[in-house]
Amino acid sequence: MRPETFRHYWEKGWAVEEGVFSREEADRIAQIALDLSQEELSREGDNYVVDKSADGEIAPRKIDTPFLKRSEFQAFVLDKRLTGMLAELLGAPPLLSGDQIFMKPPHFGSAKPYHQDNFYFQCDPGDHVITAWIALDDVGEENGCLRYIDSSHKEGIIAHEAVPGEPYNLVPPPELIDLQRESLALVKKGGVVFHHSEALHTSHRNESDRWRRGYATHWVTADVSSTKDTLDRAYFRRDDYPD
Ligand SMILES: O=C(O)CCC(=O)C(=O)O
Repeated sequence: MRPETFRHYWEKGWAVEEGVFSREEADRIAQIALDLSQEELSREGDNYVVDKSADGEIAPRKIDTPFLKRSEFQAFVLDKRLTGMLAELLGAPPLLSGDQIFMKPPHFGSAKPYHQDNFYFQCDPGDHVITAWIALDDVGEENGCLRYIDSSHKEGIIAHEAVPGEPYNLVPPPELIDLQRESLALVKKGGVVFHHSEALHTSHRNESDRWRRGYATHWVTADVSSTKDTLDRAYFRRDDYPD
């Protein structure tokens, strides 16, 4: 990892490392994700993994637990190029606790409001919990890049409340989000955005005619515990988790 990435991560709570995977590797995983999400959509229909356009058209919003669904995803996220960088950032071996692929389809990929992952996870210590978000498409402002409040990971967890009509989205009160400190995490496909569990982050709608797929992987170190059931089904606790 570039020293600049390491410094940026600890200073701002997030950082981009380009070219961790090749564009071809990202394309292959993006295609598998697309095929799987179409399968899930036809099986499960209009449920919570779905995004809806203004005129009622539906498209996949996310894939839950992809790691458990395709061996190609397992090999991809446990690749040493990624886990080596995570070990550098965490100062200890990274253990995969969970994952999801955010699909954000062209034109109606919905916004993800501001939140801190560790409000949901309730893990301690928060410094040992990190997300590696792997870009499966070129990601810019127009197709819904991640956005961060710089250095918000240094300010502790703030209370989140349910968004009316979106029970799966909990958000802090808007007055506690200092948009003057907002930065955009632009990244090319195959690059990775790392963020600290207490970094405030969001993404806007995909306004473009291109996909914006991001493979979010969540990692902890062995000393992390949670006051919730976050780690009960963590992948690294499974008998079949690779050594
Ligand atoms: O992909 C997105 O738009 C949201 C991702 C996110 O919130 C996360 O990875 O923690």
